[in-house]
Amino acid sequence: MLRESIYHRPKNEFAYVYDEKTIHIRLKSKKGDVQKALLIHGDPYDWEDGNWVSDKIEMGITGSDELFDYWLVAIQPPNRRLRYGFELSGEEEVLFYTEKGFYSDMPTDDIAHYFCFPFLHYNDAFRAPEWVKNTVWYQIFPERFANGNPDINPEGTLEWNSTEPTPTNFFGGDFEGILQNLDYLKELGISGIYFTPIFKAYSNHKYDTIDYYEIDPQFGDKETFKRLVEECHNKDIRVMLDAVFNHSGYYFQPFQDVLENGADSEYKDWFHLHELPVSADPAPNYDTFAYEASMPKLNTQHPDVKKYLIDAGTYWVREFNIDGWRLDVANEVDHQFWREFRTAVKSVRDDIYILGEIWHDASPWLQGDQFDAVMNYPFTTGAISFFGTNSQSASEFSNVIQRMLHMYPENVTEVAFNLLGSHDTPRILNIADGNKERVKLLFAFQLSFSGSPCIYYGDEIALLGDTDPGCRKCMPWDEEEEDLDMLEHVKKLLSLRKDIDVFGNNGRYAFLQANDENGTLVILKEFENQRLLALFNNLEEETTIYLPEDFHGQEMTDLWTNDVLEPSEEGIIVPGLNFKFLLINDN
Ligand code: ARE
Repeated sequence: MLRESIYHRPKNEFAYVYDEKTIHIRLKSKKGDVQKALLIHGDPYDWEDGNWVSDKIEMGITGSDELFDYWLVAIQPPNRRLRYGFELSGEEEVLFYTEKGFYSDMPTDDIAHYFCFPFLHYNDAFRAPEWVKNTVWYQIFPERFANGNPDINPEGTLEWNSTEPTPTNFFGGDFEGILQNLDYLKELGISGIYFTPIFKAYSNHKYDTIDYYEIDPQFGDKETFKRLVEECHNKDIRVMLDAVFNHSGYYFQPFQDVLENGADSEYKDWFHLHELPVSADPAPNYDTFAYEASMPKLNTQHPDVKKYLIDAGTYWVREFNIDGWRLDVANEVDHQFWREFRTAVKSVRDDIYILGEIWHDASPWLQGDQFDAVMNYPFTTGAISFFGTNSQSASEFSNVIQRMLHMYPENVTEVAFNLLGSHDTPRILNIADGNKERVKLLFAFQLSFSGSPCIYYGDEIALLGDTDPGCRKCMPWDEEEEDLDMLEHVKKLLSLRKDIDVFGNNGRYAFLQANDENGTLVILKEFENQRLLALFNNLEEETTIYLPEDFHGQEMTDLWTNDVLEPSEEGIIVPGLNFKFLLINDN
């Protein structure tokens, strides 16, 4: 066995509290190297005649990528105390792997050898709000969804959808427009809306906040927003707002005060100033988001800044009963701020959802003390590079997804915010070079995957749009510009996700086949007494997928056509760029 590839270390994605009684223990080893893995486990205080009393339980493989097999066992220690090690069987040898290294015989005299999970406190568990597991999100860029009240149009508002979006033009999207189209969203089948910023700001995107306590007048007023939240809740649609705490806007009053009063300003420590007087020309002499002079970075370590922002965070929860916060540029704000933010908003409502915008591995923010999830862009790029652009082979895609599924504890993965695109990325139809069959495959994969999927407004009707600002076109609202076939496709997937437990965010997800020759995948989903086979053909040509023998003769229902079939060694024909969801009729 390749000892160098065998790895375990407690209290992260390799050992964590899963629920009130359960600890998950994971191990990774070189793919195909370990034939059998046993967890040696026991209570650290159980000894007999000088020997530690332990037992063994077999681990299972929950996935593999190109390098590793990932092993898991769920264990419920009766006294919630746990010491443990591993017995690993390879082709030629059996090894005992403990905190002190590898042994050919299991050491029983000294507990110090063994890994330690001292005590199972549910308080230590990563816990996201239960409701998020069954939420399907829909992202709205308020300026571009619908103009319901032209009386509050900002100066220079253009006729709706009359031209391409630019970084500075306005089309008058507002809350009334959203209210008028809530039934459309309800019929689509979504159950949560993520709004990009709605607070008073200068730009059309509102990420340059002027006032964290005021609604931007182009969207409406607090009364209208309160009505919007109530109407959403009446339709069982959750509401998540966008908190821009990494930076403010240039016209944020404290920053204006610093510009005016310099060293005498009471707010001069609210920002990261390099020198005084503060100036944006020729380049900002203060920290900003990226190199944006219009976005001075806030000093979130300063107690007054913390209080101001955290009070804003609790205000919109307490006064408007919003359900979640999406945190802008979350990775550039200090961890301590987020810990205090979480404590404060969860004290107002303990089931508030906290979603960080982090595009990379976000483990440090997903320990249970800061975020409930992050925008899972590794999912985005993985799905798009296979189904969207066919720039990865089936096996490479399988490896990417399985590695991603083992990046975090399972209770983190269960609430991952799985998006195909956003207001920061080109639209999926653009990425797929106009190929709508590829977009349908993307939706089929996303909406039958674990986590909480998010649909970016307009993707469900096959809107085109290049990267920012192109991806922020007005929602067309006239059927000539909407692809109603795509809309029905998404609706059907969402109804399958809602009606069939194993189709949605439940149970285990295993890649049975990833065939590079014909670009096909066979995925098995299992949940309680349900089993579902998802077959994907990622190439243009029709192909035959041959199921593993133990599925031959099993009666299945094709969830798309409702046909009943019994696959045999003849295989199953899957048209080009298409899929099949086969629910196995086990009972
Ligand atoms: C404007 C222009 C853009 C230009 C940008 C450069 O419109 O064309 O690229 O300036 O700074 C908001 C507006 C944008 C505006 C921006 C600055 O929505 O239209 O862009 O303000 O004025 C990184 C950050 C991530 C950030 C993106 C944009 O990590 O947090 O960059 N996303 C949030 C919001 C944005 C918002 C801001 C931040 C600022 O979602 O909408 O922009 O509040 C890789 C990296 C990521 C990187 C990503 C995108 O994947 O891993 O870290 O995200 O590319 O660049």
